Amino acid sequence: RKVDDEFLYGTFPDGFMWGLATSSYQIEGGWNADDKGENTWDFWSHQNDGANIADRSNGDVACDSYHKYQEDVKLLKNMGANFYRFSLSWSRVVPSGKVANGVSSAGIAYYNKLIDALLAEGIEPFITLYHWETPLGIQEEGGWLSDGIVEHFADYARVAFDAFGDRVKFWLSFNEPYIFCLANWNYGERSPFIEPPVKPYICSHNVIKAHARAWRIYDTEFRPTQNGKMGITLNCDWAEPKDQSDAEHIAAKERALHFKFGWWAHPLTTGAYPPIMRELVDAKSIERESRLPTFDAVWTEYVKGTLDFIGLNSYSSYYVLPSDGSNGWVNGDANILSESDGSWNRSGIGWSVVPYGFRKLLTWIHEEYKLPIYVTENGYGAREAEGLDDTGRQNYYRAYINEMLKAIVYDKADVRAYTAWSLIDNFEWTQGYTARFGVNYVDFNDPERPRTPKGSAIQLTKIFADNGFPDPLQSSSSAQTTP
Ligand code: GBH
Repeated sequence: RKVDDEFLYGTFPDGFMWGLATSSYQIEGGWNADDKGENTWDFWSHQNDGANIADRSNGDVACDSYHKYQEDVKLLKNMGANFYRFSLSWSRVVPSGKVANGVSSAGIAYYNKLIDALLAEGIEPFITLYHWETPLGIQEEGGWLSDGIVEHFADYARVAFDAFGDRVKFWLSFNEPYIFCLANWNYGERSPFIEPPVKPYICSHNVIKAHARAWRIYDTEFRPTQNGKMGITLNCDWAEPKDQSDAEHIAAKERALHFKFGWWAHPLTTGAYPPIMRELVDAKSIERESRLPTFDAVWTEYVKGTLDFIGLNSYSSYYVLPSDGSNGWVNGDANILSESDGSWNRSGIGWSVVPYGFRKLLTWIHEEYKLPIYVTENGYGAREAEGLDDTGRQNYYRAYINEMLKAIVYDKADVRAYTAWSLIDNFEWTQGYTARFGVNYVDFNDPERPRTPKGSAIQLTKIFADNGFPDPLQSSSSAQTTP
């Protein structure tokens, strides 16, 4: 059967959830409102006369959602979203980052207003506890490279469950630990303060412990009365073997996925890093001990089985092929090289658009981990010139969402939710406002920060309402059965 190039008409399973995402630093502004504490992104975007950011901008005001959250809720309502994925700013809720020093009632009040406004419109709040902002004082003690952060994060998580968990049933500990533990020295961006020659494996070890602490706190202290779910969001693009007929290339694909996704998913499901990672990093460690730490017996049991679901952020695909390891860092440890294909379509900011890779990735994750998958981000970046008639983004969403349908219908992948990144144009980290991912346009030159739907917002509204793509030739909208 040939399914890959054909559009699949059909609808998603009953109860499938549709939503949109943002993150606190990228949209809120109010960087020093009330008693909010300073965090790494506040600090770093202000350093160096602003030159750390492409357009010398920062998130001081951003979309001003600290004041305009009701407009965001209106957009979500108009789109018929089932949920809204947003993040809490740790230093807004706990100004110093340490609960012992106090909790901000203004910060709690802000998120209470947002949560209540969402629920009044029937939209589920879906909270990420950490989307890359570390309170400055905690960073100064070493941030993710110091194990002290584990208990500070756990205390903050407890405050959040206690304050919001009566109304919030979906939680994510972390957004994309791969990016904040690794990106800075691989890509030279995105993780202020984590500088060479620090070790991504130390960061990951603390992140995994912190996730497990938060999940166990939720599970024992809050789940019995609050009844929600908690996962983590991992970023992963599909690794397509460059030569499909070469067993070495296929093995390289497996290594690529285990070193990107398994790095986190494996310990949180089994208590240990993926065997291939253990083997390769141990063999290459020049120190007496491996650069990849080991969970002792107590931590092994503690981190094992701490995912109610897996969150996935995915945007793109790349070719993978074997390397001799001399390329260094994590790809070198994995003995892989990555390439892109000149024939692939590109988004407006140059990322490869490869819809079939999304289906393959969802199916790989399903077969590997057998956990419900929530797609927590997927989207298309473009430059300002794109305007409101965002055909490239519309084509992207139609094709990617259709590949997700194929993963469910043909491959039986257990995908429960889909989240478009992003609800609104926002502060795109080191690219500032030069890259736009929103399905709603934001005018950053207007102090009112007006939001205007793009073509993609109208398109997603229809997909959400239809629960997919009902066959125009069939009178009923029930899902097409497997051919
Ligand atoms: C997410 O990270 C973040 O969670 C979010 O805050 C951010 O705004 C959003 O994405 C958009 O950037 O050049 O084709 O090889 C995404 C992590 C890392 C995914 C780089 C895509 C490169 C694609 N990304 N990767 S390509």
